[in-house]
Amino acid sequence: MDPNLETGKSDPITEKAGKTLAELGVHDEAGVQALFDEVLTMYRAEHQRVVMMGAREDPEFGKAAKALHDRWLSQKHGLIRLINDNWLRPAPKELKPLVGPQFNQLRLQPTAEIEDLQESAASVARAVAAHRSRVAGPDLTLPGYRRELGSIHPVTRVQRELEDIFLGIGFRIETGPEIESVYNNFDALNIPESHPSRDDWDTLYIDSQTLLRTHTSPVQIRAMHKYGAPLYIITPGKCYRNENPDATHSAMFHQIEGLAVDTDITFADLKGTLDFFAKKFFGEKTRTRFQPSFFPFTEPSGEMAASCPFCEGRGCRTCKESGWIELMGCGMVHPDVLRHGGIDPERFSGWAFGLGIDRFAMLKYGIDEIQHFFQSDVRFLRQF
Ligand code: FA5
Repeated sequence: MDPNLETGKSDPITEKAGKTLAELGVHDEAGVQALFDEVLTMYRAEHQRVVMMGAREDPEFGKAAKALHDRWLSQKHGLIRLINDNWLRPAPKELKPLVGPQFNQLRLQPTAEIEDLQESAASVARAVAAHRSRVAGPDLTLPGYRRELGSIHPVTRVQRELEDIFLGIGFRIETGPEIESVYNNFDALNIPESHPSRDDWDTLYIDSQTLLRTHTSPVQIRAMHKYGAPLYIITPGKCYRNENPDATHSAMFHQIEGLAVDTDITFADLKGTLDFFAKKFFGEKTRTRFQPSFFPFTEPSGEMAASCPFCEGRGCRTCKESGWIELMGCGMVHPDVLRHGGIDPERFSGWAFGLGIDRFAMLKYGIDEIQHFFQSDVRFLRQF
């Protein structure tokens, strides 16, 4: 076994991980790169040695996998921890953007690989125990099988968080079908035949009357017919668009629609509610901004943005230096939409909003690629 793993003795990497970049005399990009290259090379060699022990069915394999885990990933003294505390955290401002990505890359690889190694060591141990029990009867001192527990998907987690905020102020959850009529998805929402979103390009049609809903807004129509007014609902669910996938667009994604219909509902109610929501979700210091926009089913329509929760509006990479993050479309429900829902616009008025849950989850967890949510890669999902 690797002497460092066995004895926990100090080695060049452990010594370096105990010092800051300044103490190590590293002041530029080349120095940072060389340092991380050195650590990664060391890690790869140690990992490879333990992998080979597994391949040889070495009886010490399990111990070695555990030692590798403790050396690199231990919460208290692991190398990743030390590197975080001593290199990344105190790094001077100009080096941080270089050290951050290097550190993330370094962190992800051992985390996934060592967990895999430990799992395979556990399954080797189980196979050995099973073999022994066939030869000499069961070994009752062995621990029982551990059933792996999954975790809540990050999009579901954020969806529940958003739902909780609105449930807390009297909204109820309403859902609708993902296969929708063209009428509910478009016509009843005042989206004319000539609107670009009705083209094949954006919409996945099943036949001339049916489609995969492109947004959660058709649930507004269904709920108005079902319950009438007053009505306070949120409608989470999947939506589909014939879209080329990229870092922020997916052909299947999730939205939450909000709808409030009552007597005397005004734009002030919309602003007040969404401002309350943003403060609950992003923190009390959050400020909100409403800008005019256009949706055929709301009049007036707006885009709501919140002050960037990462830089508190000062400007950073996440908000593209603007200080603001666009959160959702919203507006006062168009009288024709109320009419199509069977509600008298002379008596009632309403507001609505629609937001992308996946985009909120990306923001919350600092994920820059929407596709990670839908690839079912356990190395990604295990982090939640
Ligand atoms: C709508 O879908 C409107 N129905 C929202 C609305 C409802 C406005 C009620 C006013 C009143 P939009 O096309 O902008 O609007 O989509 C809303 C959100 O869905 C976007 O802000 C984005 O977060 C998310 N979204 C849209 N397309 C995609 C996609 N392809 N992948 C991931 N998220 C998407």
